[in-house]
Amino acid sequence: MLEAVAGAFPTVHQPDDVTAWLSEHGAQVSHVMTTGAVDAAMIAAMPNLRMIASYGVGYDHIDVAAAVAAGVVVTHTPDVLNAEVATTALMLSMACYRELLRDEAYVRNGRWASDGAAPLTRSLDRQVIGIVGLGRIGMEIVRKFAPFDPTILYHARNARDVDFEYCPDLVDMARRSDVLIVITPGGAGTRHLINAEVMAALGPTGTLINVARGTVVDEAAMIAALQSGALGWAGLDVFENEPEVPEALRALSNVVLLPHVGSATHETRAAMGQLVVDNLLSDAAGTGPVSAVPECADLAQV
Ligand code: NAP
Ligand code: 8YV
Repeated sequence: MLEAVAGAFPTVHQPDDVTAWLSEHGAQVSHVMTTGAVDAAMIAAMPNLRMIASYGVGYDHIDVAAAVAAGVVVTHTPDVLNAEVATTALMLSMACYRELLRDEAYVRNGRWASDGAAPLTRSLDRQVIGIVGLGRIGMEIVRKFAPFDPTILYHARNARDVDFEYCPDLVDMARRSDVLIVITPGGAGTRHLINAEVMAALGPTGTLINVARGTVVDEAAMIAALQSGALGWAGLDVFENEPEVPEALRALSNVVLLPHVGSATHETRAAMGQLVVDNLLSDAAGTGPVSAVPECADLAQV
């Protein structure tokens, strides 16, 4: 990415201490390329900033309202990661249903030879899958699940023109679902959307998959539900306080835990990087951003 932007942006800084560096050099900055948080104070410290090009589709870590107020366009990387994140949701679901980690350890620890055949698992075929957030990635998750012949339900704030049943009541959808797959944005609007009531409705035979943001699930309530058996299984790529994962969650055997790798393949990360670069080069060429976040649609007009 650095090589690709070098022609249009000959001076690239990668400060270790961003706050200290910005207090001295912030006025020089026209464009930011980031995987991390950009808050209102950072934006205020860059009075000549034009663009924040964020590496990822979710932008809950960027203060978009402050950016818009300052006339700064925020861009993100939608669509190019849909298939990979959907694969991660499918992989977590399969690992929970077929007890992949338990059975792998069964062979590795010699228990197959000492104890005989492993206990049976559950089939992922013909399950009721409730999608929380049927957007770009949610639709791809539905496509990836198709060979498993599921019944698809979905919950969002708005119904879509699709063939699946829309469930305006999330608790009711959780009650009817075998698997709940969470793929909404993070941020204040979805904080603890998956609460104790939703998880109780999903129930002891239910499986919660979270590939959205850790904040969307009430993590303390989820741990309690998994410990008591009120919730059956959880497959999690994201956590409330990454990279910290509570010891109580790591100790459970009815969970599969991944370190936020939903999009983390060489191929998909290269495509995300290319889209970040395309946004920066397009702006430098005077043709505006390629993939501005919706809140910046007006600013993105050239
Ligand atoms: P998207 O196309 O904008 O879809 C988001 C969906 O969530 C929409 O269907 C939206 O529908 C729904 N939604 C928004 N707010 C909601 C609320 N309060 N309650 C219920 N539903 C709500 O976004 P996307 O491209 O699919 O990405 C979704 C998210 O996935 C990202 O924002 C990011 O946080 C996460 N993600 C995670 C990884 C990972 O590595 N694990 C990778 C990529 C993305 P309505 O507007 O009708 O409510
Ligand atoms: C990445 C993501 O892990 O796109 C997102 O919203 O969460 C992931 O694809 C992240 O953006 C990399 O910093």
